[in-house]
Parts: sequence; structure tokens; C-alpha cells
Amino acid sequence: MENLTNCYEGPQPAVCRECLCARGAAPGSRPGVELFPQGRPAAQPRGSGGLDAQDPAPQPLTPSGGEVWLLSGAAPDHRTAGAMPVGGLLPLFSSPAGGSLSGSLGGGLGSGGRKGSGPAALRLTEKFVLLLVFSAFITLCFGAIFFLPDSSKLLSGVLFHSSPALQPAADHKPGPGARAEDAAEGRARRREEGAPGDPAAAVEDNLARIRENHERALREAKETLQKLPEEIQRDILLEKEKVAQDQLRDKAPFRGLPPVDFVPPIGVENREPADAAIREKRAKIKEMMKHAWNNYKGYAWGLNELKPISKEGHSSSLFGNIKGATIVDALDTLFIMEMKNEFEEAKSWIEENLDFNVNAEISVFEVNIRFVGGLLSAYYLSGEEIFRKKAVELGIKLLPAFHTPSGIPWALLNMKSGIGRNWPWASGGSSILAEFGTLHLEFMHLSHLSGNPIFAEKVMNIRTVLNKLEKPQGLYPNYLNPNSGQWGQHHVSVGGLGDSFYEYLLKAWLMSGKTDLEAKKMYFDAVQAIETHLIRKSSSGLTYIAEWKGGLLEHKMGHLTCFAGGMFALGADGAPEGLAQHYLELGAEIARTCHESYNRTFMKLGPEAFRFDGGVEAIATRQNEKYYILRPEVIETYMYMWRLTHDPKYRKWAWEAVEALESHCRVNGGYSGLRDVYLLHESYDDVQQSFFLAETLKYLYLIFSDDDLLPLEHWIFNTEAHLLPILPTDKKEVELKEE
Ligand code: DMJ
Repeated sequence: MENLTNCYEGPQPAVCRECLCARGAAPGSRPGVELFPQGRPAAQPRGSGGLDAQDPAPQPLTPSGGEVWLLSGAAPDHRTAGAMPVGGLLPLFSSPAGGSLSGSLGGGLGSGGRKGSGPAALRLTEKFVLLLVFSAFITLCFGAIFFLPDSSKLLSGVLFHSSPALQPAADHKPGPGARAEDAAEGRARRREEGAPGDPAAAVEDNLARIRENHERALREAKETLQKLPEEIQRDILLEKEKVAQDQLRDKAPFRGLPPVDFVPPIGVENREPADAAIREKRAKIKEMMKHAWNNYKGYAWGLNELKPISKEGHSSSLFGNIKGATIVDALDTLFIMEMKNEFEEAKSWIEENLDFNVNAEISVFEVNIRFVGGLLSAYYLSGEEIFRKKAVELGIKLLPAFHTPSGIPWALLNMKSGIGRNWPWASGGSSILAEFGTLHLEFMHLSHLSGNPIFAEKVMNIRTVLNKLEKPQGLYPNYLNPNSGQWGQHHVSVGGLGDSFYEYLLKAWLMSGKTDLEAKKMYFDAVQAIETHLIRKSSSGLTYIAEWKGGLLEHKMGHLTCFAGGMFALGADGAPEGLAQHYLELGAEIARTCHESYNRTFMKLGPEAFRFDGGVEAIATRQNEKYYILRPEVIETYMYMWRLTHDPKYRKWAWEAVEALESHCRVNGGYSGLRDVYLLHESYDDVQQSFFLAETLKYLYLIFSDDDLLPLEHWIFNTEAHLLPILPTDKKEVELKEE
């Protein structure tokens, strides 16, 4: 409707407003006010429509200027009075010879007409006959206008050139809609066949369009009327049916798991490091694992986590009332540390007690990374069927989270009812990027182990949705509304709310045997945008990753963000040409900054978030950012940097962390987080997080092991440090993709 801009905005009949404004009336013109009350001005420029006596050829009915001309003469009062000025019809009757009919009729029939050479020569009878013919024609036109059902469409279709933008949208529905499409096709064909500018074809074309418009309008009106109330009811039923079918489809294939050939894991035999000092350090880390495990077993067995000060169980709402988070999270660490008895105890507990039929709401993300990831990892290391069975069973329970209009899953899911919702604080009911973007690795493996593509389909659809969306500055906002499939607030973070989404893009590519080129592209495009818009250097030269809020930077980096050092280094190998060294160095710089955040505290353990503003660098300035909850991210980055560079400083820094953990977090009853790492005395938070066993201790153990324990070429760590092997690839498919 762009033609209406600047048009008279006062009250007016719709048709008139549409015609006058949309079809070429001057800006500010009013309905009913003739543009050219005396007929068309003689000085109308050529090409702007209409004819004058010098026009060498008859004009078709379509030029826009001609449209205005006629309407201007056909102001409402004239029509009702039945005295349309002939000048108003001039374009219809202009003659090739240059003498218009108005001209031949003389000035008496239209003062706006050009004067012809022989009006006086006509006799009265001739005049009368002409008048008769003329009025017959007028009657015909009026008949056409007023007896066709939709005169407004006629006016806009025949007398005025229709702008495609103002046409009703094409009907995409099957059935009656096809008629309009057929007709349109026919018209196009005719247009192609006929000579360009053929007036007869143009008239036919316009009439056909009017008919179609009319039919379509009728059909639409009918459909709308008929929709109430049965159609609406039927729509609801159809929608319900679709959800029920989805649910059935999700469940149907899992009556039994297909047999899978277990592939013996690569790089799990545990050779002692040759260097005695390293051996000792590694043994110390294993001892830490024993301390954490034994206390959990002693005081909180079967519950989710341990309260090491209170010496009792700790339950987090993240797991609803699913139990045993520490057991499942610790499985693979127990396995690689060769704590065989403990692994067997854990397995027995899982066989007998791990139950997902709970009537409670869980975090889809947390349950996926810890439980699904932990079970998958345990299966791939041990080949024990119980882990595969439990992983797939849990995967099925998570599927209803994807029943949203966009397929972007809910953050929270009631395991019994299958009803999902989002965190109430998340930007207008949005799902969180780091949550729905951190399902890919586990779900690809669930499809692999269950033989059912549904899991893979669900996560691939997330990609499809993301790829369709416009990204502000190439960045991925942390919030996406699952109903609309549109971004929520434009906040971007490589730490909390965003972090593992980027991690999973890179690892999806690696886990696919480097065949998932879409993931690779998404990863490197995202990293490029992150470098441009989020990565900054402090005045003393520390590289940090800030947070982005609608274009403004918050110069703060979270402990969670520190994982990115390892990610950049891990991705370096596949970086666009010439950038491999750059990404390795970027990883090293982030590792250094995060080490500084540890080094600048009293406890030598890093705060939850640290800032680069107000005169500080890598220091937490807000009380609620000074805690440390046994998180792994800094040590995770040391692990990748050690493996990829063998720079001894990473072992040195890792050992500093071990000492700090032993000095400040170790208590009689296990390991506790700290409320403030800048204090001289420990203030415990009294929680031994399950990820301390799954991640922090595992990464430490690997730093002090040889590289052939879990080689990076064969294993991918999920975001909870659970091990997933690189998926076997179909060679043919790879070749095709490469081509
Ligand atoms: C872990 O559960 C995972 O590493 C997750 O990706 C982020 N938060 C914790 C550890 O800090």
C-alpha cells in the first residue's frame, strides 16, 4: 500500500480512497474533488498517460495517466446526475488520425476536448446518431461497472492498472484455489503469445483478473464464514491429533533396541606416565577422586549430590526427582581412573535404582548433558548394555520437550505428563541458546545406538530454525522463542546462556568425522563474529571475551566463558586458511587471562565472573560474583592447551589449581565450593557438585596422563566431559559431500 503514503487521510469511501490515492491521484487530493474538472489539461506530458490530439496511435486502456483522467471526469455527482462529461471519456475514443471523437463532436460536448476541424460540418441527424451510439456505449460501460458484483475491483482492474502489491495473495490451498492459479497461468501464456501492447489482450487480461479476484474474494469470505465454529473445532482437533501422532511416533520404535556391534574403545588402557613426578601428581588426583566418591557414597549414596560440611545429600531442582546424579556423572571418570569396584557399584545402583518415571519437572539441558551423556559415555567405555538401554530410555522421555510450534525444545519438562515450559525469567518465554544448542552430540548418538533417526531429526531441526534466522551482526542471541521461532532479547554471551552452543557446533563437526560441514561453517562464522564484536584486550594486554547487550559491551567475563580457550585451540586445526596459528594463540591468550583471574585471588581459585572496567582487570568487583563452585572450565582449557601445545606452563597452572583445591575446598566430608575466593578464610557453600567428579577431576587427571589416554582424534568430550566416540561415517556419503 505504498501508494497511499502522503495521500489525503481524511474520511472517504474505501473505494474512492483506494482509487484516487493508490491509482495516481496527486498527494493531498480529496475524493470527489476533480483533478481536472475541465477534462485533461492540454499540457499533459506524453508518457504520463492519456491522449491528446497529437497522439499517433490509439492508447490501450491501461496507462495510469489515462486512469486518472477518466476518474477525474467521473466525479460522483456527475455520475449520479447521469451527465458524465464527455471529456472524461476522451481516452477511450481517441482516433488514430489524431482527431479525437471529442474533437469531432465539437466543443459542445466537452470543453476540455481539443478543438477539431469539422464539428460544424455535421448535420443534426448525424449528431443524433452519433449521440445515440455514444449513449449506448456509455450504458454498456455503466452496466459493466454497476452490474458486475465488485465494482471496486472493476475500477481498479479495468480502469486502473492494478499494482501486484495490492492484489490479494495467491491462494495456496488446493481445490478451488487452483482455479485462480490456472487462470493466471493461462493469462500469462496468452500474454506471452500475444503481441506486446495489444489492447484487446490487455482488456481481456484485466477482465480475467477481475473475475479471478471476485471469485477469490467470494471464496475467502465463504471460508472465513464457514470456519465458525466447526472449522475452528476441527483445526483444534487436527492440531491435537498431530501432537498425539508425534508422541506415538516418538514412542513406537522403542519396544526393543536393535543389536549393535560394540566397538572396543580406543585409548582407554591406562599406562603410567614415565616421569615419576607426573606419576605422583596423577596418583594424587586419583586420591582426590576417591575422597570425593567415598564421601558421597558414605553420606549421600543414591541422592543427587553431597553436602560435604553437613554430610548429607543435596538435591537440586534441576533433576526433578531423578536420583543419582553424582553416580551417573562420575561413571566414566571412575572407569578411566581404573576404580573398577566403584564403577561396578555404580553400575549396580543404576541397574536397580535409576528411574526416569518420575512425576517432576527437570531441566532438559542438565539431564541431557549429565545423565544421557554420562550413560552414553559409560556404554562406549564398558560396552555394558544397561547403559545403552538407560540412555535411550531417557532420550525417549525427553522427546516431548520438542513439541513446540518451532521444534525448539522447552527448557523444563515434566517427565510424567510430557508438558514443557520455559524458565519464567527468560526473555518473554524464550528457550536458551546454550540449553537447546547443547543436545546435538548426545542426540546424534542416541539415534546411532537406537537405530532410530528421530533424535537426530529433532536436533537437526534446531539447526534449520537457526539457519533461517537473521543474526544481529552475525551473532547468536541467547534467547529464542519456541512459539514464534524468533529471537528474544539480543543478548549475546560466550559464557552462561550461550557457551556450549558454540562448543557443540565445533564438536558436531569433529564428531561427524569432519563431514558435518554445515556445523563447521556455523562454528567458524560465529567465532568470526565473536572476535569482531566481543573479544577485547585490556590495557595491560589481557585478552577477554565481553558480553554483548543489544550492541553495548559489558566488560565482564564469566568463569564459564573460560572454556572458550580450549574450544578455540581445539578448532584451530580446521580453521580457514592461515588462521590455525591465530586460533591456537587466541586459546592461549584466554587461558592466560583465566589463569590471571585465579592468580589475583587469595584462594588461587577463580571467581564466578571478573571484570575489565572501573580500573580493574580480571578481578571480581561484585560480591555476588566472588564465589567458586568447583567449576572445571579453566582446567578444561589447560587440558586442551596442554594436549595441543605441550607447553609445561599448563601442567604448572593445573597443579596450582590442585593445591588450591586441596588447601581451600577439601574438607573431611568431601569437597566444597567457596562463597568468596578473595577472603582469607574459607566460607563454604556446602555443595560437592557432581561436575567436580565428572569434569574437574577428569581434566586434571588427563593433564597428568600421557596423550594416548583418550586421544582427541578418537574422542569428543561433551560439555560435562563425558566421552563420545567419533561417529562412523558412510564413506560414500562423505565423498558425495566433498564433491
Ligand atoms: C557443567 O555442568 C557443564 O560444563 C556446563 O556446560 C556448564 N556448567 C557446568 C560446570 O560449570
